[in-house]
Amino acid sequence: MQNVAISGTGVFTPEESISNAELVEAFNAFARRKNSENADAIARGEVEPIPDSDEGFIVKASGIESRHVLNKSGVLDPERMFPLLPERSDDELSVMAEMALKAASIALEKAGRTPADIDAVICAASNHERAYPAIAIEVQQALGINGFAFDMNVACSSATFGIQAAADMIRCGSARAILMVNPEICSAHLEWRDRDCHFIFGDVCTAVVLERADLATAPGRYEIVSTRCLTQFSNNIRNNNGFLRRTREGHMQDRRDMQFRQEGRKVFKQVVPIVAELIQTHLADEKLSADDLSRLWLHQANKGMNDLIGARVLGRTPANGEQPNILQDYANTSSAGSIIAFSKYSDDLQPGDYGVICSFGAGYSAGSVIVRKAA
Ligand code: CO8
Repeated sequence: MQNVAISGTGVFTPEESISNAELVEAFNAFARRKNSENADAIARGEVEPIPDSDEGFIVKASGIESRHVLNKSGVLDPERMFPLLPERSDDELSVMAEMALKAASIALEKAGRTPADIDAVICAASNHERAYPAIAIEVQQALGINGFAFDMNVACSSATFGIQAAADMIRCGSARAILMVNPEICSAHLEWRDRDCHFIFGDVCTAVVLERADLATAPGRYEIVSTRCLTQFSNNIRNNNGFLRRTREGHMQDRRDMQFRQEGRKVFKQVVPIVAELIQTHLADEKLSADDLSRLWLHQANKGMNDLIGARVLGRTPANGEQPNILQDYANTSSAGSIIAFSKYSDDLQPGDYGVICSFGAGYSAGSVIVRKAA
């Protein structure tokens, strides 16, 4: 069995971003317009008026201050409230592949690798812009990578599950090196007109190069000690969009359940203990304790959730920088969140230092990756 290293990571951050103030102004303009359209029905008590959104609430409930998006004007247009991403022909590069190539070039450079060194591509994301051919195969072709490629989806846990899939293949010898990409266009499956969740998500793409540890040479690389994944079915985060929708009555209607929806409070309460226990048992099985950890790179959904998980795992309030958050600038970017945190806050650890990359989300699903900085 081969040992596996993470030898490079990359983050593609869309240029455009939306502050909470801009978001709330657009939402409130939409709400006022909708309420005035429905004024008679509201007066008769048949329709509930849409209340205003609030910047203070957003920061307090989530820790999010801003989010990057592929298209800002469509999201902020009160008449539209949805990103404007023009359809591309079959001969053009897909949007997800385009994002993936940008993140991949950074990760490959950091790893000191070229496409010729890579044997497989995994595109792990919470939604894919088409069913097939796989986005990963498009990325493979664009980069000129030999071997094979496939897409996978475990919602917010896609990246850690992708790391486990890649690491297992490298361990067993089916690939020397694998490029895993996580293009997340959350803005296109978020309902920006829903006050309860319009502030939660942003767009980004991350990339990770994994390879046989004995072949890895990149300075600052990490060795994977082990990975652990778990799933437990829950309807509390759900998106009913799928190809069967066209077979059902009313498929032409604007159905809210065809986008992201969640019972946010339940998710918060139920997922925190699942994740804390996953990390604790994973550490114990590796004969490690929380004191051995120098850093936690957690999924970036909610600051309060991360504070609680960190406190449970470490048995104390995490010190400054011990559990870095990026969600204030990126919001929840689904599977990419923990990889952004890892990519931005892993250079300063010393050889031999341990850390955990951990994601969690819809499914429910949770993934834990214990890493050690290489000498
Ligand atoms: N402005 C002002 N007030 C608001 C707003 C708003 N925008 N939204 C809600 N309120 C009000 C509510 O109406 C409510 O009022 P009242 O008490 O009078 O009824 C009050 O604020 C409290 O509302 P909530 O109970 O909803 O608020 P919470 O404090 O629970 O915070 C959160 C809501 C932030 C959603 C929180 O519950 C949370 O973060 N939960 C965890 C969520 C999570 O981790 N989800 C993971 C999902 S991500 C995933 O798995 C990937 C899915 C695939 C990607 C999808 C891409 C789109």
